[in-house]
Amino acid sequence: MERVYIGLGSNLADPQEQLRNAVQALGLLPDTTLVRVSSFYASDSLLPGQPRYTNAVAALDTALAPLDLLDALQAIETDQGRERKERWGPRTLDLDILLFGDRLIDEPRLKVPHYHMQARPFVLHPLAELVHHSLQLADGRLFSDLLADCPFEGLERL
Ligand code: ROI
Repeated sequence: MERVYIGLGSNLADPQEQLRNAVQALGLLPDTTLVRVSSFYASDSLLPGQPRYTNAVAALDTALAPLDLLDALQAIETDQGRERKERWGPRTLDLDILLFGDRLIDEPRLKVPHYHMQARPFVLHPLAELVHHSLQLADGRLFSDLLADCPFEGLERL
């Protein structure tokens, strides 16, 4: 089993309910145990003209291979009505693999640690509830350094 952290986000169709349903679905994944879920946080979209997002992070222990987990997460997104129209468009549910054990993954479909982890308060602050801040990422960066460069600004803990 490897410890995996999943970023959850939604800004359509009752975002808090979307996240609750997604957490339930994560708990039903095969060969996987849901360990913990962070608080939910609301924040403005990084792109103007979109509804506010609700975000959270979940910790899982899984025996699934990374791409199998990615397939399973995309199936949950699709089940919850995600339509892949525009790349950065509003979405009912976004599930991102942030960290996968201490693996560095660089595949066309999956880069881990997740590209956009740094500087995103709605990812780092919920993750900070679940990890030791002394954590060193697979790419060598210290979690505490990422967090120090990422003020809580604009986040509303729900
Ligand atoms: N903004 C916030 N606050 N939360 C997100 O999850 C999020 N996701 C996105 C963009 C549009 C970049 N902005 C976001 O994809």
